[in-house]
Amino acid sequence: MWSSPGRVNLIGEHTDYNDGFVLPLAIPHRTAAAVAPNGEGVLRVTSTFADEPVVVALEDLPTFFPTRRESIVEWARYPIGVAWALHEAAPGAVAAHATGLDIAIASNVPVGAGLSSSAAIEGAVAVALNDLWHLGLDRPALARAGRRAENEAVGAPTGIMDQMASILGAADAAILLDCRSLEVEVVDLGFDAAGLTLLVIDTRVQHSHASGGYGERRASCEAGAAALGVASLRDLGVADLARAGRELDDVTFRRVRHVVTENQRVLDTVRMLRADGPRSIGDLLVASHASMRDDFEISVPELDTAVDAALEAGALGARMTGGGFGGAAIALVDRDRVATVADTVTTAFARSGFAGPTIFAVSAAEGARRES
Ligand code: GAF
Repeated sequence: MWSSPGRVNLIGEHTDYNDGFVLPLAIPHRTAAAVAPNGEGVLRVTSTFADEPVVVALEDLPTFFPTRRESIVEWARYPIGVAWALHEAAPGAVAAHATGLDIAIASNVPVGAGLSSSAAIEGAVAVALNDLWHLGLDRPALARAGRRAENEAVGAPTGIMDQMASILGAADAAILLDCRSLEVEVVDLGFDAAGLTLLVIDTRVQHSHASGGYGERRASCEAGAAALGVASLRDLGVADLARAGRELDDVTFRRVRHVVTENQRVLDTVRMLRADGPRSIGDLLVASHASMRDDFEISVPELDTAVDAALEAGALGARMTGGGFGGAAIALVDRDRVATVADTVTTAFARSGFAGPTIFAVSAAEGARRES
């Protein structure tokens, strides 16, 4: 039995595929994969998401993605996509050691809530197959395989943050990830010692990154980088924004401004956490949300309501987390104000006619691991 967690991102949104910085933490909600050899030369995958198992012959594995993706039912593209991506990463090792496996998946990571339920599946399957097939891949390589599954097996053009957070998460800490080098620094959060609780407000507005807005934002970032003559937006600093404003159309400029200022906010958050502790980062979270709402335009009314109501009730900071267009917000709250914040947000949702949010506290949890 292996498992891997969901994540929230403390700050650094839509920066990962721009080679920038992110600061996510793994959460206690996990996906488990129970995996056993079946001696049949097939992968047989079952899940609490589905009634029927999906069976593919190992010898056919290289042929499915990306071209024959449609021949596999959607939920199974994640685990089978990981097996395929591991084969792509280490074909010799897979050929030498791959045995048929029965894989059973169960999860308590909310689906469609922006908490990376997909990365949790990918992480659990990747560490299991790495062990059972004796692949010897390191954790960043497993995260890259998870991302390939997401991009090419599922068809969502995401970056690598979620897989890195799920696989490398650390208890009581966030990870500062440089998405260009994949270097990771563990950053202590100290929320508990400071009397703070990190709340997740799941708006229950479902989103998907395999269609629509996510890919459009990514294309705008690439267009902005090309127009400004840099390999990626990571190569621009705040001082370059004046030139960007002169050379880009208004929409592309605002997309670029979000990414450039968000990278700076990630670095500022890490500096302030280390220098002044977690009570000092609230304004950076709020500025991040405003940038996503106004410049990147990926928020929705439910997320704005969650953030505004949490702040009105005394949260130190709040922002939407993840890719946007639905999903969850986070709020950093004094422990003794948790009930007030939750009530205020719930009341604000009811007043706006939104379905009731699901609100819960998270602490930073360990990444992928073998359970038994
Ligand atoms: C989603 C993606 F999967 C990540 O790669 C990242 O881009 C995030 O949206 C936005 O920061 O979770």
